[in-house]
Formats: sequence, C-alpha cells, structure tokens
Amino acid sequence: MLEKTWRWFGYNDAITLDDIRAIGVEGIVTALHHLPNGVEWPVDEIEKVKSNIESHGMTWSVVESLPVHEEIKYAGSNRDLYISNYKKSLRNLGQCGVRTVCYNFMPVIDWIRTDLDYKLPEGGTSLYFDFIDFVVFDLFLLKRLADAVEYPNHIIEAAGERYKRMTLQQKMKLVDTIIIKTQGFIDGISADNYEDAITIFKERLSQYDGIGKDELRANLKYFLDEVTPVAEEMGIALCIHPDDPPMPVLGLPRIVSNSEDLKWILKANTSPANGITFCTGSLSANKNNDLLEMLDEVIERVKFVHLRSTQTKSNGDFYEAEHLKGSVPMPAIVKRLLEEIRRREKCDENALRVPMRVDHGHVLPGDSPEKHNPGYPFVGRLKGLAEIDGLQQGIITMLKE
Ligand code: DNO
Repeated sequence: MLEKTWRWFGYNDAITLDDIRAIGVEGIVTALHHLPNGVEWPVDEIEKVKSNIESHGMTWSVVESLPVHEEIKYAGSNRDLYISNYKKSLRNLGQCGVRTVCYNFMPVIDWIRTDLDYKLPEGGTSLYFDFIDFVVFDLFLLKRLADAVEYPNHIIEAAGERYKRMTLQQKMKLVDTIIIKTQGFIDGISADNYEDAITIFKERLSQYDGIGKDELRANLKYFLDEVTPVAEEMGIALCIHPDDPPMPVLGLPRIVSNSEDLKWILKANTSPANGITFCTGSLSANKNNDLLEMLDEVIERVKFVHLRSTQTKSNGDFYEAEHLKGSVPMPAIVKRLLEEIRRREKCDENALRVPMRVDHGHVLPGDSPEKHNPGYPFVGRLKGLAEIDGLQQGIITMLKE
C-alpha cells in the first residue's frame, strides 16, 4: 500500500492536524517552515514538530522541502557553507528518524501558475497556467526584452495585445500570483508592493547569468556527491522533485523536466540515497512526457509520489484536472507503483513505505479560499485522496485475485 500522506504547513496552516487525522491520513509531509532557507535544522526543533505530529496519531513521513539554497544552485561563494548546513540538517533528521527528504533544484522560482481561481464548468476552481499571460509577465512586466527570442513572433504579438488591454490592477494581480502567492508560502519572496517584488525577483534572476543547463547539472552533481554519503549513512532517501512546469522559464535552465533528465540524475550519482519524487502533475504538463514509460525507467529509485493530473491545451496552457481525469493515466500509474511496492517487500521486509500525497486539489464548496495556501484546500484534496485511495484498494484486491 502507498502510505497516505498530506502536506501540512505547520502552525500557520488553518487546516489542523486534528482535521487531517480525521480523514484517515497516516503520515505528514511538512518542513520547518518557520526557519529561513539555508540554516541548519536543529534537533530540538525537529523533535518538537515530530512529537506534535505523533501526539495526533500520525508520523512525520516526509520532509518537503529541505530547501536547497540558491547559492548551491548557482555555485555562489557560500555554497560549501550551505552544503555543510544541509548535511547537518540531514544528520539531525536521520537521528530523529525522519527518513524521506524531498527537495527541488529549480532556480529562483519553484512552481508557476498565472491564475489561482480558474472557474471550472462544474463550479469549483482550479490552478491555471496561461502561456500568454506568462509571456506578458516575462516580456512586459519583468521587461526581459533582450531575451525575447525565446518566443515565436506570433506569441510575442499576442502577449503585446493582451498587455495593452490589461488594467493596472490586472498587472499587479499577475505579478502577485506568480511571484508572491505561489512562492510565498514555500520559500519565497515577500515584498510590500509589486514594483519591489519585480526588483527583488530580477536581482535573483541575474544571479544565474551565464548558467545554462550544463552548469546547473554540474552544480546538482556537486551537491549530490556531497550530501548523498550523509543521507546513505543516516538511511535517508533524498528525492528530487520535478520542475513545474517542466520546461526552461525566464531564461533559466531547468534540469528535472523529462526522461533524459531523470536518467541523467540517477546516472550522475549512483548512491541508493539519490532518489526521485515522482510528481505526475508536474511531469504531465509537458505532453511529450510519457508518464508510464518514465515511471518504468526510474521506478526503483522512486521514494515518494505526488499524485495529481493536468489537462494541457494545444496553445501551451494547462490547468489542474480532477485527480482521476486529465492526461495522467492514474490507474495504470498506481498499479505500477503497487507492483513495485510488492517487489520491494519481497526483497526486504524492512523496506521503507512509499509515501503518497495527493498534490493540490480544486477549491470546492466547503473550502473557504482565505483558509488555505493556493492549491492546498481541504475539501478538494480530501476528494482527491478518497479517489486515489479507492483506486489503490481496488487495484490491490484485483492483484490478489
Ligand atoms: C507546489 C509544490 C512544490 C514542491 C516543491 C518540492 O505545490 O508541488 O512547491 O513541493 O517544489 O521541493
């Protein structure tokens, strides 16, 4: 069985551990959200969160994320200091028995959406990525005009037209959505107004001048070669999260986007601690990604899964579909994962469980938008979890027959 887990954002999360326990969740996915990015996570802070989770009848199954400081990603002068802190945090987590650690290696910006309240025909709302809005943000709000060549002419024209028709309020909302709202609760930027947000954001982008795919890959390998021996010693599975959306953005390279990338990562560092977070939602936003084929290629190193689906459109847009709809072949994915779990259990009866969290959810009746982080409503995720759990129970029954 996949372990049923749930992302909890700590004490500031309006969704409480009691709420989460009540719906049958077994494990919590969380981080020390109150600590700044890059510092060592002290044992007593880890213990506090862990025992709080345990006092609610659950376990702290996954750290998401132990953030990788930007200096590690762009190889800044303090990278070895941040890597040393990372190793200390891994040791401390291992000592406390927290053994699955998710992280990402996306420069500057983690996940990207342009609309957090896209109305679905059925009445709920979903997260949406509008390609033209994103180009408006890039070329006309950030004003990264020098790099405009990345986009075909007709896209630049369409973005220009849209920009002309936008009100100031709409422009501010787009900046707020992309830079502040989606990033803010993860490890993001806080700014008082939208001009400051743009300035800070552009400074961060400029730190990657001269860093292309090869350089970023080299920096990831450097990081992995340093931290995997500690992870291995502590019995920790480190699991890199794919890029969302899986493509280069804003002139920044992205290196966890497709089959070739995943295979490269596993080959670049062959430690068993070098694992993958298989996020079906992120990977499915590129319609060239064949998810089943990709899962087969890396399945032995999949240590954590995020299950959700997207619906892509021919114009480059995508939105988050219901968990069992959209383009992800969810039943086949879950079946494949359950077969792999069975294989692991046969080889090693102490095999770590594979935690699964439903990633994101629609905002549905009963959810009040101010009571959750974007993408993480209670009812919408509960629906996804119930569907996926039903699916897995059904598949397990069939596999036994
Ligand atoms: C957004 C998430 C990402 C993801 C991190 C993992 O909702 O999918 O923030 O958790 O990138 O490091």
